Amino acid sequence: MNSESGNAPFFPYGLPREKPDIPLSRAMERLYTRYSAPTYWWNELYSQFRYTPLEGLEYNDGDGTLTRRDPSKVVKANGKYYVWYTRRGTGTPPRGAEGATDLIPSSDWDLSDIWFATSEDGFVWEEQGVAVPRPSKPQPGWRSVSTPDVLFWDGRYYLYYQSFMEMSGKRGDDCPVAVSWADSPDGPWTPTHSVVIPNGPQGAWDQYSIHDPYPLVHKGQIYLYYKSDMNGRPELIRAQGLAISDDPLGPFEKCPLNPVLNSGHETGLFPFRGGIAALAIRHGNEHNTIQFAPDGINFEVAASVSLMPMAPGPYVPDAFTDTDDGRGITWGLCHFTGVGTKDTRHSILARFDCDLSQDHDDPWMRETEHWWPPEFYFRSGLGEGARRQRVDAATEDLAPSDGQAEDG
Ligand code: AAL
Repeated sequence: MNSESGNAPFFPYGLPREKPDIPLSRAMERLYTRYSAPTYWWNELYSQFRYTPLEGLEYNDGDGTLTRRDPSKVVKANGKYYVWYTRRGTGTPPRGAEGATDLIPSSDWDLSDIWFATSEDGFVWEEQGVAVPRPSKPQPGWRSVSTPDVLFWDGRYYLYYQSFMEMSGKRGDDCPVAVSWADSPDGPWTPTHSVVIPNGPQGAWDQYSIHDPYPLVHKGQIYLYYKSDMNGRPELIRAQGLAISDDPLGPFEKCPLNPVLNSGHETGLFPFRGGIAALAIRHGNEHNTIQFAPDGINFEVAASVSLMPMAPGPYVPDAFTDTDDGRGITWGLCHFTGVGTKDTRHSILARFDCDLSQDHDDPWMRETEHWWPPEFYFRSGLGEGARRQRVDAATEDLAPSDGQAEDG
């Protein structure tokens, strides 16, 4: 194909949908073998992310005493949207493990409870109150309950969440996962007061933390994904694992191939076609990618993306339908951390929109570029401190000596 008589074949000008039968470089070969389509214009797992502030949630004038973060996936019930999230309402902003007490939080998600909000349109949200408060000591979560996500299974709702029994930051960010259930998304929620996803055995990748529990229904079972912090500081590594059960209250069996995602921070997954797609954000060799696993276990990079939502809580209409043709996602909630100054630090919830859906095709969501003003890039600058001095010193080292200058 595509050869002028007597000449070597060339790659055609119009991008073929199928792999052309000509010698290909490694890069062009994988364009056809690794991705669902050879360009992001046709790749259903490529999207831009667009952001909108939420209306209806106030933050004590941003003084750092109120935070909302780590939203669950969004669920539709009773004709409205529901979201659950970490809410910290404390007398002061976080003061680190050294400055923390029974009343002063160490981190933004310390001394928190799980609250929920509802919305008619996904833009204006009304906070409804607490869903799962911190239980009393020594129940799992007595220090803080955070980072919830929701499951609907056999007519009941289940909230899974990080249950801290020591303050975050004391050693690392150590916790297992606990669960509460309810007959209605409005509650009341009944805690089981037991750990449902325990930490791994000593020496295992997930020995200290089980974060960001994220349940989906897949192949008739509960597939609960989670993140753990491995390798320790300073070179912390984040990876994601999977635990499977037929019973929302457990026991869950951890996948023997864990971790199943080598990158990412907060979990964000959804049924797609016959498998599961994942947003791999913030960390790892494959951060800023969307991945896909036909079996929910063996993920491959499906697309490289940018400006991904932090702590994504997508609206996943078929999260619990056990679909074998997942339709994808078009919006959800996420958070922005580090809002305010050092003394008023808190997090806010926001909305993201995207087109990771089989049912939409929005070319505006397919663009790859961001047209940001220079000030945006300069915010990622060297600053005036030690880093600038290091660069200045390196530049001086390169200054030609008299002799070298003569040599030209
Ligand atoms: C988040 C999540 C978990 C961590 C902390 C609060 O972004 O990964 O929830 O524990 O940070």
